[in-house]
Amino acid sequence: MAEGRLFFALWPDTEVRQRLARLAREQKPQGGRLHHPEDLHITLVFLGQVADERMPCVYEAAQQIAGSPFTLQIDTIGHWPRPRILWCGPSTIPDLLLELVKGLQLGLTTCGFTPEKRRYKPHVTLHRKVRDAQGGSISEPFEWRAADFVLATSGGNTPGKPRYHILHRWPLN
Ligand code: 2AM
Repeated sequence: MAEGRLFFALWPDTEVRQRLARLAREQKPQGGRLHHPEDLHITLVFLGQVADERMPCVYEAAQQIAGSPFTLQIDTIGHWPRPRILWCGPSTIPDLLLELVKGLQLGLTTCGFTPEKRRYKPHVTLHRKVRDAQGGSISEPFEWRAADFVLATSGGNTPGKPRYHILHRWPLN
């Protein structure tokens, strides 16, 4: 079994990470635990625990992606009561992002994974365990240029330390 729960994600560069971290700090939800800044990301596809023998197929699915870079406009804050998260994300989803997610899901189907049935909603989780919060537009929206994607794993559970780390990165070109 590969270590931790695996997921494909967009990982921000340093500048975008700083914007996201600042935005997270500015929010004052009821309850809520801030994510470590190094953990901020947008999940593309969640895999969960992956058996070792499936890993070559997972890498192959990523390798097969013939995507192109795209830009997200991070302009919205939202609160989902059921997972109890406060998130930020784009109000408009670029077609290239949807194609990337579909391409990964298709490749992963051949590895035996079941595609997610829910509509894909790109978001960055800023706070967890939120009791209540106000959503709305971000007063200073910013751009996130996505030129690659990663396979990441959620391994660590040490307070104050990043929880996720990157296993591999693929360029979008
Ligand atoms: P979240 O940020 O909305 O919590 C690693 O845990 C990443 O995978 C997180 O971005 C998390 O989304 C996402 N994730 C965790 N469990 C998931 C699930 N069962 N289905 C879809 N995404 C999941």
